[in-house]
Amino acid sequence: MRVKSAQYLLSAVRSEDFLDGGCPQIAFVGRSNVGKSTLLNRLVGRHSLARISSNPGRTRAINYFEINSRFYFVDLPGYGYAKVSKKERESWGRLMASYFEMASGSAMVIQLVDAKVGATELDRQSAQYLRSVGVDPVVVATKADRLKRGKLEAALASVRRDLGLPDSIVIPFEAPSGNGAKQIWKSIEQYLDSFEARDFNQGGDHA
Ligand SMILES: Nc1nc2c(ncn2[C@@H]2O[C@H](COP(=O)(O)OP(=O)(O)O)[C@@H](O)[C@H]2O)c(=O)[nH]1
Ligand SMILES: [Mg+2]
Repeated sequence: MRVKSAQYLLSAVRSEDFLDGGCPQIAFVGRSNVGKSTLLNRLVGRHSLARISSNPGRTRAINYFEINSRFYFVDLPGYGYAKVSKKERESWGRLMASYFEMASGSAMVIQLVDAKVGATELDRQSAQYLRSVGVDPVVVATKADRLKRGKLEAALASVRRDLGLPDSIVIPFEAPSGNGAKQIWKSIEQYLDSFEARDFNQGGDHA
């Protein structure tokens, strides 16, 4: 996809600020430091649209970006940062739950897992949670450039197995070269086409 426009829209910290489901949303979820902001920037070809954090765990908000006046990229707050309090973890959980309550019908979810670290317990819980709300995520294995040659296939197979998604595609991504971005865009485009076809069949408003 050619990205003609990409702009930061808003950060939501309460469900009242969420953007509604009329427009397709591509939501990125994963533990903090997994490479979400980096992937987002790479996909749109902007170096600093989403802020790459030198300070992991500090992004508490849901950040919306509007792409090509057609859909949103949604940077969900990362999980698994050790230094957050129990209270903060609970408020994170509530924010995520209300996001998916609102968006599960109109969002494609890209779940990021570190290719080298593999799926952590929190990644597994996250995949399980997504399934429970009817979301079948596309999985991206980030930082694939950090794996030794010949280790990639086995790493991807472990991610699939550990997340309990034996039939899902896991797309490897390497930020330095951008390898993998094309395949990720392909699955996003498929999603957008199906969303728009569905919307059209339901007599959606195309104004
Ligand atoms: N080698 C390598 N480093 C990456 C890759 N993606 C992200 N990083 C690094 O991982 C760190 C965390 O990235 P960031 O995008 O801020 O993670 P976020 O917390 O999930 O948004 C940064 O230092 C990035 O430069 C990748 O594909 N390869
Ligand atoms: Mg980030």
